[in-house]
Amino acid sequence: MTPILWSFRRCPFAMRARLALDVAEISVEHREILLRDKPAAMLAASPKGTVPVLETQGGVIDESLDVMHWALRRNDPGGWLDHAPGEAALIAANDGPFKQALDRTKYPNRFPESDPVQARQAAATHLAGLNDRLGQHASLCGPRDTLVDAALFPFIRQFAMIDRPWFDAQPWPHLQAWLNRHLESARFARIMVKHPLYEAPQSG
Ligand SMILES: N[C@@H](CCC(=O)N[C@@H](CS)C(=O)NCC(=O)O)C(=O)O
Repeated sequence: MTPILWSFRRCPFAMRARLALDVAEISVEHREILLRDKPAAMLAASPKGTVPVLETQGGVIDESLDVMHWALRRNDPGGWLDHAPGEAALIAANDGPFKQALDRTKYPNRFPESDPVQARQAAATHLAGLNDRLGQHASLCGPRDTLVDAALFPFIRQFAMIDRPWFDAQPWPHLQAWLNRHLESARFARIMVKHPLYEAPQSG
């Protein structure tokens, strides 16, 4: 069975899953959705209703990091699963406090109780730390990319896009170069190809 990937193009969690599926050279049946109109078949596979969702012969995987691990365990030509010191802490900081600060900077109307300037400052402190790491080596945990680079890149991209001139004006040359390298990669272009919206087969 060709695995089925339920995805939303601009979702950073779905992007990281697509990056790992791409490096692992695993073909999927891509099913593009709208978050405001989730297909019943996707919710039947994963009632929690988040993307990405990967339906495989062995079962449903509905956490982005699990999709990455599943793909890379099957084929890891770039050594993305190699030991990457500090990886777990970086992913936890990204998916927790940084993601929170990102949402509070990007969508101030959704978080009226939160101060967007403070949120941006919290995000900036995290990003300055990433810039320092990237001053030591080309990738986040060493000289070449591993899972952590792909796992974080879509979120750094999303944050940068909130106000690109502001982001580019920050004293983060290593982070800016790392982001640009990922943005300009052929892999990123491949995973951002537009797919038509999934349409459920007509019954009757
Ligand atoms: N922990 C999940 C989070 C996935 C997630 O939150 N995805 C967002 C889109 S970026 C989503 O599907 N949200 C549901 C919605 O907006 O209805 C994962 O890592 O896969």
